[in-house]
Amino acid sequence: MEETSLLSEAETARYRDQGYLALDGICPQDEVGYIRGTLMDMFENRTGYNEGAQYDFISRDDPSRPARFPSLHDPRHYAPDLLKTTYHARTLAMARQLLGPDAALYGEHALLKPGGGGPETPWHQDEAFRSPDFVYKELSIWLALQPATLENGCMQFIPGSNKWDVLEHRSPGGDKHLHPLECCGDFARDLAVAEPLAPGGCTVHDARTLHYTGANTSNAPRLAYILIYNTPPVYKPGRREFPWLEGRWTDSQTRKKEWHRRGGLAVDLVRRLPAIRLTSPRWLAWATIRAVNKVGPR
Ligand SMILES: O=C(O)CCC(=O)C(=O)O
Repeated sequence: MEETSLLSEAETARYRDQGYLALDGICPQDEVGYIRGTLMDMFENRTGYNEGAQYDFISRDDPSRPARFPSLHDPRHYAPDLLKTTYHARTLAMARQLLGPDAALYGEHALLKPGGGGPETPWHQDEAFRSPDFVYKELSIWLALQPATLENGCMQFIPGSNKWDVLEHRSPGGDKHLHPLECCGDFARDLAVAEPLAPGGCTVHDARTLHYTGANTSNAPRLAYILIYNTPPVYKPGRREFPWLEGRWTDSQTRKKEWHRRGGLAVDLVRRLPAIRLTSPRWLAWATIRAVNKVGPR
């Protein structure tokens, strides 16, 4: 099958209707081993910790003890070969099928949920993390790097929630230092559908689709590698408000800001150069407004 049409018409129709897909065998097994090994090394070495890229997903960061839920943003900045994989080419092709030809990689995220009770990831919609002043076309592709099961925290979705607005969210326990947001809107959690996967399988979900992963009650860690694709968001200010974003400030943001001040800003800009879409006025407007909003008082 052509890399440009990885998904059948039935799959794209199901994605539009349900807001997610579960797919087998998208990542070749040798690449599963390579991606897994690369990410595990980075977690072991705390790669990116001082730059704010690695952090505890569920608790405040405390460098004197292991993270409860280690998490790493944009591992390609430390291992650029992650983007030279067949897996990356396939996911880009899928994203373009579902979002349109101007879809491109927005970010990556690796999440290592430890065995023996690694914490749950609360119900949320990814768009709740974004600025409310834009219209988004965005999806995430969640790759299983070992079997993903109900026991170790596979993805669970509310079918059709992609057609809803963004529901109300909050910081867990009201602690705005924490990374996750949890949806506190009204929806039937018992409609959740769990999607176990074999290694190399992935789920694809829309930025509005409600999703969750349970605690890892197995005795082995659960590692997932998430690629986020979008088209350049469209600026539509004043349409809605996301009060749960106000005053949010994580320990990793503090480390990133300090790193930028120490000279890391130039490094960060160089790393991001390949993602710049100079020919897209919409992308340039989005990037400029985001950059201006990030220059805050902290
Ligand atoms: O793997 C997890 O625990 C959560 C992943 C997630 O929320 C996402 O991919 O958007």
